[in-house]
Amino acid sequence: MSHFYFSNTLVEKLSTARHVVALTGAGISAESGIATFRGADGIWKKLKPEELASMETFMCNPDLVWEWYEYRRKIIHNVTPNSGHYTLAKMEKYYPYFSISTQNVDGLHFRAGNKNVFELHGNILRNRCVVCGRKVNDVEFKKGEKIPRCECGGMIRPDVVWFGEMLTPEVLYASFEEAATADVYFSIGTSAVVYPAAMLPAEAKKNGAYVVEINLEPTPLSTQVDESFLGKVGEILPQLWQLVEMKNNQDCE
Ligand code: BV8
Ligand code: ZN
Repeated sequence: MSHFYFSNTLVEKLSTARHVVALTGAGISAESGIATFRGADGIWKKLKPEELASMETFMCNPDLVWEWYEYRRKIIHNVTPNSGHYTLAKMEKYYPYFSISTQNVDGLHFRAGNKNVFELHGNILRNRCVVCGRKVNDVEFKKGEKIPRCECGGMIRPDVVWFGEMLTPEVLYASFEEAATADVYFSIGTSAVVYPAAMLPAEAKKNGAYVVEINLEPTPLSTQVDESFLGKVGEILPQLWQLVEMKNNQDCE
C-alpha cells in the first residue's frame, strides 16, 4: 500500500466544501476485477471494442456483440465494489450536495450505496428494444442462438451508449450542471479521451471548481487540473478521505 501526500489546500477545501462531484471511469472498477478499456490491462487492445461498441457492428453481427456483453455481464455479476466506490458512498452521506457522473456501465456505484449517480453511457445490466425502445431486462442469450427479440419484433440490445450515439440529454445536462456548480470536482480512473464526458472536468474548472485527478497514468487532463495523483484510486481516495474526516473531528473538539 503506497502512501500519498495531500496538500492542506485540498484537505481544507474538502472539509469546507458543500458541493462535491466525481466523474468516474473504468479505472475505479479495475480493483474490483473489471478490466479497463485503454489502460495497461485494457481489453480494448485485444478485442477492438471501439468497433464492438457500435450500432453498425450490432446490425451486421448482433450475436458477436451480444456475446461480448454477456461475457462482461458474467464478470460484473461476480465482482463487488471496492474501497474507491465505498469512499464515494461515504462522501455522498457527508456532503449536502454530492453526485457522480460515471462513464461506467457496471452499476457498481449503486451497489456501493451511492444514489445520486448519472450513468452517462447507460447500464450493461439493462436492455432495450431497438425499434420501440421498451426496456427488456430479463432476456436470455446463449452463444450460437438467435439474439433476443421484443414482442414488437425489434432486436434487443444492451441499454448502453455506443460510439456515434447521443448520450441521454437529461443525464448529460445534469452532469454539466453539476460540474458547473461544484466546489471540488474529481476526475477518477478515466483516460479522459471519450467525449462529451471528457469535457466535464474543464467545465468544472471554468466555473471555479478545484479540480483533482486520481488516475494510474497521466492523461490529457493531468496538466489542466489543480492536483493530479498518479496511483490506485482504491489506495488514494480512502487515505484522502481519512484525513478529511480527522480534520472534521478535530474541528468539532
Ligand atoms: C457522441 C459503451 C455524438 C458502453 C462507450 C473527437 C472529439 C469529440 C468527440 C469525438 C471525436 N471523435 C469521435 C468522437 C465521438 C466519440 C469519442 O469521444 N471518441 C473518442 C474515442 C475520441 N464519442 C461518442 O461517440 C459519444 N457520442 O459523441 O455522439 C452525437 C451527437 C449528436 C447526435 C448523434 C451523435 C459516445 C461515447 C460513449 C461510447 N461508449 N462504451 C460500454 O460498452 O462500455 S465508451 C467507453 O469508453 C466506456 O464506456 C468507457 O467508460 C469510456 C471511457 O473510458 P474510461 O472509462 O476512461 O476507461 P479507460 O480504460 O479509457 O481508462 C481507464 C483509466 O483508468 C486508465 O487511464 C487507467 O490508467 C486508469 N486506471 C486503471 N486502474 C486504475 C486506474 N486509475 C486509478 N486506479 C486504478 N486502480
Ligand atoms: Zn420493441
